[in-house]
Amino acid sequence: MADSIAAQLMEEIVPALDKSGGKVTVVGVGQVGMACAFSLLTQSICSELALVDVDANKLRGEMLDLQHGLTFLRNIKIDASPDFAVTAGSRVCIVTAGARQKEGESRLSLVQRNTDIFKGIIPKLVEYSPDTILLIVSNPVDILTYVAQKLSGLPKNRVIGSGCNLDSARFRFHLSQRLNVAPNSAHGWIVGEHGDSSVPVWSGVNVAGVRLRDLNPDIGTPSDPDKYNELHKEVVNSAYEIIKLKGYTSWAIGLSVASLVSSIMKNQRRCYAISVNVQGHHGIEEDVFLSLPSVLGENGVTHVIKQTLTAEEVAQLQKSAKTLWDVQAGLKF
Ligand code: 6V0
Repeated sequence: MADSIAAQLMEEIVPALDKSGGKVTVVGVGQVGMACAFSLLTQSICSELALVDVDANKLRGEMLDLQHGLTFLRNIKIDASPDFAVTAGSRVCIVTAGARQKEGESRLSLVQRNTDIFKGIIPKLVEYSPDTILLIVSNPVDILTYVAQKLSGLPKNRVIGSGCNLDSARFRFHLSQRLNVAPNSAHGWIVGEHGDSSVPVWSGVNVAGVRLRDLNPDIGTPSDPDKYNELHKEVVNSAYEIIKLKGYTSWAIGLSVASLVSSIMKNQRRCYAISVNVQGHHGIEEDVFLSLPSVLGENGVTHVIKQTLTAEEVAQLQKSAKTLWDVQAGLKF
């Protein structure tokens, strides 16, 4: 019902729309979900934001806290509810719900716990937003992206995982610090499995198109006197170190997810190392999701870049594919 003061204040020409077409859902309002939400809001990437969590009090608290900041942002519509109806019509659904790693715990050990949680989430998201793109962040992200694709029945281009996007950003940061250039001027890709067995593609690492391997043929190998291979070790250890220091990781994953969502919402067609179905790529036979540089637009992943990899890098990818396939075979869902 119209407010009486509003009716005196304004002459209605046509009723206001209550939908904008720019809706994004975040499932899970923990540390990662809220960092994603905050990054989306501050960069005006969506015009509507729906939050879902099983913890109704925390959910309402987070919603109110964000809403009270809207005076300083664009007028983004923020809703939250434990009921998935609140997500209806979302163009992108980001899933961060689930258990996180405990100190020293590997990502793979979370798998069955988070698969069980996904059974209650993914079908509901698709029911309310049949045209959505699912963006999985919960760990182990590559396997949970596979689980989400199976549970959703969505085509493979519309189910992606944040994968090695964060690993690549960490790598570029460390590289930038060694070379004293900005992180986004230091180019390098981490592909494969998010986390412990990720693969740094040293052959492509460059600044302004100058390949570091041309300057130092041993770069990234154990015989490199400059020890650039330490950079990848730092990437792999990053999450463990941050979890040990502050209990969780949040800001970088939030920013990296917001960048992915922006590429989808605005059909920007940027390339990211995200978790996609890799069956048939680089000789991988298994139905698994791993990160490869992929073009991300309004209809999801449209192309996977045919990156030039060494035989050893391909072998590492194929090994990860087999490991993931074996874990997937043991999953109950
Ligand atoms: P958190 O702070 O414990 O938040 C998890 C949230 O999920 C909580 O608010 C829970 O209430 C909620 N939740 C649990 N079950 C459900 C359910 N059935 N439906 C809705 N909500 C539910 O964890 P945090 O936010 O730190 O991490 C979330 C996930 O992200 C974990 O699996 C992490 O391992 C993963 N990360 C993935 C990264 C990546 O690069 N892919 C990076 C960082 C963390």
